[in-house]
Formats: sequence, C-alpha cells, structure tokens
Amino acid sequence: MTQQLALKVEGMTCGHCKAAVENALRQLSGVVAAEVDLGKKTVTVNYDPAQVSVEQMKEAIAEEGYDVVGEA
Ligand SMILES: [Cu+2]
Repeated sequence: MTQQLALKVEGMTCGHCKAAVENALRQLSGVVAAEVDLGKKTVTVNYDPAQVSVEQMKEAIAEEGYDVVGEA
C-alpha cells in the first residue's frame, strides 16, 4: 500500500532544483514517485510507509540544500 504526501520546500527555483529534490527522494527505497511543483513550492511523494519515513524524506531533501518547512 502506498500513501501520498505533499511537502512544502523552500529554496527550489529552477529545473535543476526540481531534479535534485526529485532524484534525492526517488533514491530512497520505498519512494515510488516524486514530483516537484515549482510554482506551489511543493513536492508530492508517493511512498510505502512501511519502508520509508517522512523524516528520511526530509533529511534527503535537506542534504540537497533545501528546507522542508512543513506538509502542504
Ligand atoms: Cu535551481
């Protein structure tokens, strides 16, 4: 069973940022899909909560240099 979650992320400005955040999330096992919306400053993630935690996703985004400011 997968769940969907949207996180608000500060600092994403261009296609490079979009790709960096999406790829960081997709590399986590348990993440099925990740899609950034630059206009809304969100990333929508489809994931298996048995395999990956929201905390791990936030850490992966932070490691790329972006701040998760909350859930959208
Ligand atoms: Cu950028």
